[in-house]
Amino acid sequence: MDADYLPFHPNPSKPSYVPPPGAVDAHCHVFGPADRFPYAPERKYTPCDASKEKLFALRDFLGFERSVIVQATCHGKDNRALVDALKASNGMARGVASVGPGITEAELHDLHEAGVRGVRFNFVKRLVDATPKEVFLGISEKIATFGWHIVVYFEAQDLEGLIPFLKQLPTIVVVDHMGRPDIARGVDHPDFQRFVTLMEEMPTLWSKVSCPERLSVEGPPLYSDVAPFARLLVDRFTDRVLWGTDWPHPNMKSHMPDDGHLVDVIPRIATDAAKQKALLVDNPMRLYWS
Ligand code: 0GY
Repeated sequence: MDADYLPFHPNPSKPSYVPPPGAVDAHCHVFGPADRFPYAPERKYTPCDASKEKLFALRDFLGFERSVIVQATCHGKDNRALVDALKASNGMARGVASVGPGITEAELHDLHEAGVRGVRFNFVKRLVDATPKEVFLGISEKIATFGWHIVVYFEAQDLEGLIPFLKQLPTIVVVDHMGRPDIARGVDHPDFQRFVTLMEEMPTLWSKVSCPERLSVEGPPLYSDVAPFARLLVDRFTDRVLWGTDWPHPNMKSHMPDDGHLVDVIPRIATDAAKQKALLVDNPMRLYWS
């Protein structure tokens, strides 16, 4: 583990908010264990191991039933730790993999059998070396035939340049962490409004209303400065939003969130039972389990 890497919270609190039956944590990761599933040589950080057993125990403790495990960059395109977790989940986890242009139909088939339903394209420069857009477009054509979708991770300042590319993608496109808006600028700032406009223009665009701990200036436990951004998306695009813990919170520098506090943010961003059910049950079930 890197010297400045913060491990996940050892003892999160029990949230006051009780998620509806069948709730899905639609963004979390497994790391290692490194002695079985070594981290990728090209990784930009080395985390602490975060096992599937710990993930499933946290899921139960927080009141969730299912998980969507997203391949993290520290494992590169080696999806073995992800597949191992999916296979151990008794069908209660689905996955988002990271693949290269040489992926074969047989390999995609095996990933599908294990529970993978999407691929992640990462544009965050501190996490990955750049991949040419043509490579991503080639992968997107291959995975589209499996009925998968694409998860994209980018930072707000990069959205404008990415719009033509996003519009070319042939599948549903899920944006991680609301496109990482600069919270200090407020919801009305052109950068966030650009994202809202794109969601209006692109009916295939979804957003994860996740990661207040990464975006907040105010910080824990309420992260209330992030709530207006997430609430706006939940209110306006109720059937195209997802929520996730982001456990084990790689690369947090300011603090390590208490996962119970993160769950307690949910009723502040999805303000009635119908919106909570859409966010936590109906939307992820439609995307990952139908
Ligand atoms: C996240 C965010 C981060 C890391 C990764 O794949 C990753 O390494 O996604 C980050 O550092 O912002 O979604 O976990």
